[in-house]
This record gives sequence, structure tokens and C-alpha cells, in this order.
Amino acid sequence: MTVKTILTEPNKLLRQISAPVQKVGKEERRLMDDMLETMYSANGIGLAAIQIGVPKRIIVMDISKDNEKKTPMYFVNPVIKHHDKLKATYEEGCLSVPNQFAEIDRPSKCEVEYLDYDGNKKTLKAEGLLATCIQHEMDHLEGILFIDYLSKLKKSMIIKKLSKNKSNRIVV
Ligand code: GNR
Ligand code: NI
Repeated sequence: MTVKTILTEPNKLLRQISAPVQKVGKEERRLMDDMLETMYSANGIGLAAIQIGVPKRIIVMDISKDNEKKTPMYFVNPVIKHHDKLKATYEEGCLSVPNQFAEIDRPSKCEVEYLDYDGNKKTLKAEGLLATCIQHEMDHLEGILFIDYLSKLKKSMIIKKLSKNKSNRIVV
């Protein structure tokens, strides 16, 4: 398994729409292993393939707490079948938008259909942080970042900060 570099905003690749996977084979499993390793090493709870520059509809997640057993989850070609009308608010962050956080409203529950690590079709009913995280990751597959839900002013301030940090080669 290899730790890959996580792309950060502003980066055009993060805006690309990811393509469905034809088959969950060796190459896809290797990608999922690398994604999980990369996510753990960055202390994230989720990662979409595009965040390491691969435009495939693949997500890995692990929302277990530090003192709990690791529970990696793999989602290939995820589709949201239902989502709740009721919204929930979470303070979100993103490994591709380093050190920036904002409260985002999303449907509080959702049902997702996907292929698992072995290519088997599964459905999962999610709520709480799991539901929020799945929706955050699925946005990445469409080239959407959580800052896109903020006001133009807040969003542009964040992008400005990130660009500055990039040109200085420092992370604040
Ligand atoms: O590590 C992450 N934490 C997080 C917290 C609240 C809502 C969403 C997330 S996902 C984020 C990792 C990431 O950027 N995934 O794309
Ligand atoms: Ni993210």
C-alpha cells in the first residue's frame, strides 16, 4: 500500500466529474488500498479517488473513533436511492481544503446503493456522521467541494487563503 499525495484546492482536477468503474478488479482494489492508507495517514474519515488524482467513482471511509477498532468501508459507483427531507448540520472539513471548516446542511439520512471491495452489490442506510460523510464524498465524484455551499465571499476568502499558502509552500 502506498500513501499518495492529496490534491488541494485550487486544482482543476478536483472539479472533474469521475467516471463509473466497469469492474471491481485488481487495479481497483489496489487503488482502494492506497486510498485507505492515504486517508489514514492524513487523519481523514473519508477519501474520494479524485482527491489523489484518479477520476473514478470510488470512495473509502472509516468513521470509527481512535479508541475503536478500524472499520474501513469501500464504495464503488455509489448512488443515493433515497434521502431524508430533514436536514442535519455538521461542521465539515476536507483534506482537499486544508484547515478550513464550515457548518453545512445536508439530508440527515440517506440510502446508498454501491459495489463493495469484492464487487458485490450492497445497500446501506446511513444517518448521522456516516450520512454526512457519504454525501460529502459523493460530491467529490461530481467535482463539488463543501466550500461551494458557502456564500461567494466566504468561498473566495478561503480559496485566496489556500492559494497564498500554496505559493508560500506553507500550511497554516
Ligand atoms: O476527514 C474528513 N472529515 C470530515 C468531517 C466532516 C464532514 C466531512 C468530512 S470528510 C473529510 C475527509 C475528506 O475530505 N473527504 O473527502
Ligand atoms: Ni473532502
